[in-house]
Amino acid sequence: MPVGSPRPCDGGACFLLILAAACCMVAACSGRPALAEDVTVEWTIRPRPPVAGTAALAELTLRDRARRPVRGARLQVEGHMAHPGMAPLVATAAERGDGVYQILLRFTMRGNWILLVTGKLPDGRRIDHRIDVNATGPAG
Ligand SMILES: [Cu+2]
Repeated sequence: MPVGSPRPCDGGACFLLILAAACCMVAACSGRPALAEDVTVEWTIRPRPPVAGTAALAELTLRDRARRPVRGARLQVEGHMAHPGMAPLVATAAERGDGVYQILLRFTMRGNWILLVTGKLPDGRRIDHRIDVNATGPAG
């Protein structure tokens, strides 16, 4: 091949592409359990809005496509703020029956929080849900 001719794919780049494609396929097909896409997550929080520094109780209700309660899920919540330098909130949900799960949260700062709800259903499928919540409270 003459020097300087266009090379559609150089060896290293090709290898990386193949590697990336393989990783994607593993993630989609066999690496991770399937997402429970038919399960909806509804939530409430008390007080609403929650107050930073004070306990708040979040309640998640899981239902399947037929609106039946989804029982036996193991759920965790991780709370993050958009700006760096803050420790995330981590909490585990307690099942209260009929597809209702409660989580006690104590927001450490007022402002916008992203709650990432993750977990597993008894059938092995994943729950992955994001909740945006705004905490009020004193400035500072
Ligand atoms: Cu913050």
